[in-house]
Amino acid sequence: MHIVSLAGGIGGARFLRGLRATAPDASITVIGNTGDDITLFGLRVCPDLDTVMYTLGGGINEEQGWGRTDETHVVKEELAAYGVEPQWFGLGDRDLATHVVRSQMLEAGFPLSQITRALCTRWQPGVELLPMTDDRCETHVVIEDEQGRRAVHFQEWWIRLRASVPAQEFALVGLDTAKPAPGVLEAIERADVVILPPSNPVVSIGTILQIPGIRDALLPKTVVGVSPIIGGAPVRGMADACLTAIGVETTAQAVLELYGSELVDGWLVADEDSGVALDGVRVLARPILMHDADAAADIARSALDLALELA
Ligand code: GDP
Ligand code: FO1
Ligand code: CA
Ligand code: CA
Repeated sequence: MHIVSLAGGIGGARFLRGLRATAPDASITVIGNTGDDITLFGLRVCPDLDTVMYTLGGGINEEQGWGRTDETHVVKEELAAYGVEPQWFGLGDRDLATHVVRSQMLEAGFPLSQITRALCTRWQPGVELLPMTDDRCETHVVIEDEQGRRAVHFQEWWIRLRASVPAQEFALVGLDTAKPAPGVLEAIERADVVILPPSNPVVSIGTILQIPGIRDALLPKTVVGVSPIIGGAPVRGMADACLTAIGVETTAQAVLELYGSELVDGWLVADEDSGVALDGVRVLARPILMHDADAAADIARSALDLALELA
């Protein structure tokens, strides 16, 4: 069996660990969001790809959900001592090595997809991890504050501003010339089922779906999603600020409608959202809170069983 999954960072990675556990014999291709990527201190940082790689490879900081376990921050302190900005982005020493390798390979001309494969040789995530695109395509956020109306990088809005300044819109810079990375459309083509984990529906899944060709390739497939919203609130993080920015309510119903019944065939919601309904979509109420790895595997099993039934 071949499963394709789209994924952002923490929520996506934890779900994928469950999917791998519940379907050990399946081949799984993960199409990762690279809209969060940023260049800092001359280094290319890919937070969502790294979160998936470290989580599935056993190197993640479990409490934090991103970054490396047993991390130190000597380089960050030294950069701060030079007064170098930005200081709001927490780059750990171990994590830095990943960005050094990636940046060196980019400089040598390798595409991000090949670099990600090379990094995964160390981490052995047990899935094929593909960036959505090899092209630079970064999410920027239009905000208005005392400095006027301007666009800032997604990470500045998310980390420095904690999404507290309302986003007026999101702009994917580079989208017009971005193509799916090699292997992405092929993986979708040969997928038996496609699973959308509980990832951010706007700046993770929504971003991947905007890469020309990806959404269209998914339409003929059986797609099952897990709602990232329970009882009118994100489980963690600031997905509500992202949904509000694009005029979508923070509900399991509204996220389903955002994805649409052309794309989604099945939708898993929490018990308190059992009233969610959309023509052409099978909605099931199930426990969808990933308290731990076992719970994540149970949720992945529910999603997979529903997908196999609908396929
Ligand atoms: P990020 O890149 O770190 O923001 O992670 P993702 O893009 O994967 O998205 C995290 C999303 O998943 C957020 O909108 C959360 O509300 C949602 N989420 C996180 N944990 C859970 C969970 O245990 N269950 C469900 N259903 N959603 C979750
Ligand atoms: N999130 C934070 O809240 N603060 C940080 O300083 C931070 C640094 C960071 C470094 C590497 C990395 O892979 C992820 C990092 N994250 C940090 C998480 C990341 O910004 C976001 O969770 C995602 O990009 C949003 O999906
Ligand atoms: Ca993300
Ligand atoms: Ca379909």
